[in-house]
Amino acid sequence: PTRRCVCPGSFDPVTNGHLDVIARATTLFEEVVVAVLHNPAKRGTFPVERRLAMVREALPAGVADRVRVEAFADRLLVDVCRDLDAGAIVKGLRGGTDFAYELPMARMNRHLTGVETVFLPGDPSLEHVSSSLVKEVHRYGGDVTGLVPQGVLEALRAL
Ligand code: COD
Repeated sequence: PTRRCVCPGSFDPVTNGHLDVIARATTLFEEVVVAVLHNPAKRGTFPVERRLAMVREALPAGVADRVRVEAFADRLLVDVCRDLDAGAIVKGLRGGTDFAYELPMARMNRHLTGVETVFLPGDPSLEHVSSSLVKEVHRYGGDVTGLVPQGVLEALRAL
């Protein structure tokens, strides 16, 4: 059995969807490591240090003391898990498209080191929330209040 899990992602920037999954992971595991990783399919918007700061400042008290937020550039997620002695990866699923994207990665990660992936059903009220849509809606003048934490709203306005 494992005490520690990793919640990986780009977090570019963190959204209330991510924060919901992170908070729920703390009810299942003693320690949650939020790992900001590189997704080779995505071009970054915020520098990694900004992404870490936005996650850290958005974690509610009571969740924050069980969560570590760290960056692991250019590494395999499975190697991060092994170094951290984390036996599980926790990911949120918004729907079938997320599942289709995540399933081969979960299988590949298990193939590589045996690490398990735990999928949490995303909260339906946040099903439409992704970092990329939030950025697009904000860029063209739409209001993303309530979809991201306050610090992210400010960071988006400063872009
Ligand atoms: N509700 C529920 N879950 C959500 C929501 C929401 N509203 N929004 C996002 N999530 C979930 C996503 O489904 C995802 O599981 C997670 O939050 C992170 O999302 P993103 O978009 O920030 O992160 P991704 O998908 O870009 O992250 C991909 C990784 C960086 C994890 C991946 O590319 C990776 O593992 N990279 C490291 C290199 C590696 O090991 N590659 C081989 C993989 S087999």
